[in-house]
Amino acid sequence: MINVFFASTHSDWAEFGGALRSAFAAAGLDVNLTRDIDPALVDYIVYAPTGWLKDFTPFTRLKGVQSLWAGVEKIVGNETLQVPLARMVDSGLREGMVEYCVGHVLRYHLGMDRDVLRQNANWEVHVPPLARDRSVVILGLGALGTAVAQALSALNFSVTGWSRTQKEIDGVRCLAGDVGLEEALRAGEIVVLLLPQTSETDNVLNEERLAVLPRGACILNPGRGPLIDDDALLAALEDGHIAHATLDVFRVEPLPGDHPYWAHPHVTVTPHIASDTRPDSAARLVADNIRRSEAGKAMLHTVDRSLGY
Ligand code: NDP
Ligand code: OXD
Repeated sequence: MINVFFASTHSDWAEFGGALRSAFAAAGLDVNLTRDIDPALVDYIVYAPTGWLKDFTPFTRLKGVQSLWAGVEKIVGNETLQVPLARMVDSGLREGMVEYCVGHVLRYHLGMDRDVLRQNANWEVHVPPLARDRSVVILGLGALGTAVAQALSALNFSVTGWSRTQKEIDGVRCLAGDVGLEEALRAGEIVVLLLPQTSETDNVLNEERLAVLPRGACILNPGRGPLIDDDALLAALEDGHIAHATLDVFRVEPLPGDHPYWAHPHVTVTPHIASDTRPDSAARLVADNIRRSEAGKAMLHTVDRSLGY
């Protein structure tokens, strides 16, 4: 019997419990999935940062932790955790992120806000350029950024992607490193941030880098709040250098009611809903990772602690 401790919220338990049980059974695993157990008996933890677990020391026979979230910034530096940590790479999470990003990129590209808001009996004609003449930059070409880049490229957008290590993706101009970032930003009429939150990515869009973007650029951030210097973004919005920002993630969540982003005419706030882990597909990864670990294989999508993602 393998003891799996579910360390997340009540509502996650209601959402994921059944799917996990089915996936364990389908994988032929004899699992006791529980929220109530002596920590010393736990083999694996299914974890979400919204739960209460901070100290892993009592879990003395722990073999691995599976995050339900893709972003692991809240757990990756936890020194009480000494076993492999796998992050969530889920087809549902990926599809949701592609839909969110394609939707908002098309909104910017087609100037939908202008048309939606301008129902004033004025026959104003604005013909948008074709997607092939619109440059979109994706910062981060991992599980999510690559899928978004491919989806936008399939719609004919001129897509540039940037990552730490050099990539090759059909239909996407791939750049890497500091020089690559500047070159990518120079092309960024629409910029999508899909980087993890690490010490290296903190304020990646700062005052200097925002200034490199073409005047009138639009920003879409479903990555993490600290990727952007908020004061620098507000200043760039104020002087029109940045035309609009759609922000899904923030340094403090929920975003406080008095934050200037809420009332800003050129900011759209979405409440960290760009995409969500979907129970059925995610549960299959959890089961697969436990099966692999029990067979002496490495879990998939383990985090590199030294890189922080
Ligand atoms: P991955 O780990 O698969 O990809 C991360 C990408 O960022 C990689 O391409 C990586 O480069 C690149 N990167 C990391 N550090 C640097 C750096 N210093 N310089 C340049 N590139 C860097 O993550 P995912 O694609 O799965 O997820 C990305 C993020 O999206 C998550 O960390 C999370 O914060 C966010 N997210 C938000 C959600 C929402 O609802 N708002 C939902 C899910 C995720 P390389 O490939 O070279 O390693
Ligand atoms: C995630 C998220 O990281 O929902 O999975 O933000």
